[in-house]
Amino acid sequence: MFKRISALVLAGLTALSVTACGGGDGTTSAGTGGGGDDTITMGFAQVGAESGWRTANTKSVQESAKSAGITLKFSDAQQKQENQIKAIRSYIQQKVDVIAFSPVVESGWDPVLNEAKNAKIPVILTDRAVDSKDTSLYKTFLGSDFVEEGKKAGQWLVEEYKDSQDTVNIVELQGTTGSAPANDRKAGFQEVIGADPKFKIIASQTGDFTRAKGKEVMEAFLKSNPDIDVLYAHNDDMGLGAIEAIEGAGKVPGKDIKIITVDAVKDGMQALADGKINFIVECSPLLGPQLMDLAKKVVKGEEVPARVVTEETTFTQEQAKQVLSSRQY
Ligand code: GZL
Repeated sequence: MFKRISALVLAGLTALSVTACGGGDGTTSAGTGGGGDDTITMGFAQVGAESGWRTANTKSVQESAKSAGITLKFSDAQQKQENQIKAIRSYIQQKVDVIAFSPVVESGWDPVLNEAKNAKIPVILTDRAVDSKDTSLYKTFLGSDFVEEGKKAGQWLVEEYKDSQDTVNIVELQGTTGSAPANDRKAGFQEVIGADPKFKIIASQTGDFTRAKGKEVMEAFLKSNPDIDVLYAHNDDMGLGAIEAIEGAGKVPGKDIKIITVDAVKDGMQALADGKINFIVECSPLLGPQLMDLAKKVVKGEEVPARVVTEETTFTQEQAKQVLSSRQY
């Protein structure tokens, strides 16, 4: 089902009073940004370059900043939280006008986000969420609904096996441990397949969203589980690594072992069109334009929604063949 839900802009749960950006007390932003009096300077702390999705996300942020006339300070944390925290601290010292980042994991952000708040520099979460109880620590969260993505993966599997009474043995390649997409894609998938006891997750382990780790873990799964029916990988890159392992074990990916992944990056869509993957849930990395719009509003002290959910859809093998040539990433 080619389902497209419109971009949901959920009104902020707490009415954000229109204050000078970051201050909340009516003061103006302390961020001079160093970009001249009216140019906005954004400090962006990226997760890393672990996957095709991340590379496309970085490109979207960098290109959108340029076309929005926003000066971008950019850092790559190589998937380490301490590096992201260091980068945020350096942006605070540089007095940027706004900070945006994709938290590599959900926990451990309150101290540095309080430092940004005390410096009166507004923060925008993009792509991934934090589990801070204090939602005043950031102005908005722009990104996908990962629980919904997991549910869509589960719904396809339930439909695929609706006429079978046999046990369906599933192995799961989880994303980065502690990250919002890993936690939520697991929860959404489990919520849907958990309704039918024939679906059994016989092994589940992190592949850290990378192709190399996905291959390594899938090799181990294959060695200890001779009768795997389905692989659910939390992103295309781990699924593509797993395909190498499955072929190395003399099995046919997409046939002997059905594969569901998330993202819909070009290489994933190619494997889907080639029949090596069976279903992909899209997770768009093209967050740059919306991020820059939100940044301009936040710096001006305008109210923004507490949550902005990006557009998402799903792809079957047939649909992949139709859209492959027009994919942007
Ligand atoms: C999801 C994003 C995830 C992608 C992976 O929004 O955080 O991180 O699904 C990427 O490919 O590594």
